[in-house]
Amino acid sequence: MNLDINQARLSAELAKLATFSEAPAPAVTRILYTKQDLEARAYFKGLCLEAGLELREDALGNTFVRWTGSDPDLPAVATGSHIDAIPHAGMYDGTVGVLGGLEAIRALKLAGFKPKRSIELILFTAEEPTRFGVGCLGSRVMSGVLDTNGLAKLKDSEGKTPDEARQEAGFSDNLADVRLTEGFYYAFVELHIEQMPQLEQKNIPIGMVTAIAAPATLHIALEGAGGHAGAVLMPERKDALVCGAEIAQTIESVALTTGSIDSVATVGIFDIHPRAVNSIPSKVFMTVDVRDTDLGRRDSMVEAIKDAVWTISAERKLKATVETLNADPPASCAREITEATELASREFGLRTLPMVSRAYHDALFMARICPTGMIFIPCKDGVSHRPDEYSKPEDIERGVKVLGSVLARLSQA
Ligand code: HGY
Ligand code: MN
Ligand code: MN
Repeated sequence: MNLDINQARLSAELAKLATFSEAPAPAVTRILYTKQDLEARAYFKGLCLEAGLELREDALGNTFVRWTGSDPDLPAVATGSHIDAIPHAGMYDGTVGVLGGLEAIRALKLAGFKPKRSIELILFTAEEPTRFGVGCLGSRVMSGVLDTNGLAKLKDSEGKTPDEARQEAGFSDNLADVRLTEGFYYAFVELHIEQMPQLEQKNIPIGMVTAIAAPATLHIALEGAGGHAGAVLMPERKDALVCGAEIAQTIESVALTTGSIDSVATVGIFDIHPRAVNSIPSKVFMTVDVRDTDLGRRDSMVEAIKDAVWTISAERKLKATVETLNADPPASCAREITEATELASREFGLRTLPMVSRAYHDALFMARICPTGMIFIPCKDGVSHRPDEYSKPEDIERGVKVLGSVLARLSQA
């Protein structure tokens, strides 16, 4: 089935969505439940209503856009991604899977396709960890990985819980209803930019994700003595910054010495207190993002990092705490979906490349409740989470075409 993707309209919609941002263009910052997030959601919902689709939102703001099939009682085929963006990010991470999913549905309708299984597009709430420290909040709760007690333990920088923040944003339904049972969906497929350079370097337009790497997040707090920068002699110091710096260096060497290129660890936040020119830093707060495609290696990195915190802080006589916010297993993608992607790509004469996703996505958690797959498209130099993130309209069009064909195939299964 040939699908006529309206590339110009999709590019314009992606550009419009990017204007709902706290940061000036070309950067995009769109944090959970902020004015910009809610405006972007309203814009997206307007497009879905224009396309004649049915909308529902759950208690966290996960938004479900359904094209009812001829057999509406069968578990639907789902697609979707996120529109929230970390500070000073780009305009394609997540949004290609949301607006591209809508365009795939519009193209299928235009082609006169009639789905047997309903097709449901999902805008997931809070894929990024910015506000509450843990990513994929919406899909974690949908898949049962995070329950309402776990949700209540999370706090943002103002001490608000997700429950308080979502009510302020106008989502007041019952949190217990967010959870979806296994089998609720027949399958889930997410279209996303690759966020690495392989597809572009190999000049292959479609990536078939076979597995999604295992992410973990640690919070480390260090407390020393602080004091006067001129008066405290070096041997007497308990300098939290220098202790944190030694730990950060050790974190880097832990990831460099596992023997695998698939091991990564990042200190993304490093706050010091009191931040005064002539005061010895007394406190440090740092976050560590640890990932690997292999769960065992990821877990040994986490253990090695914790050991380093205890050893280095003890040597320097500081107090240290380590909190593990999440330590998720990797996900394998379903053969049925990679095969459907291969067939669809061949139909359009497009080469494919099987690959692992080093970034996590809502697909990591949807894989807990249904057969799940991801379709990647190239992005310039593999850059992401930066304002210069870019994907060519023709690459986005090819990804949407393959997505549409995969959704059609699965909805007839
Ligand atoms: O961090 C990630 O992998 C995703 O972009 N949230
Ligand atoms: Mn991201
Ligand atoms: Mn993403």
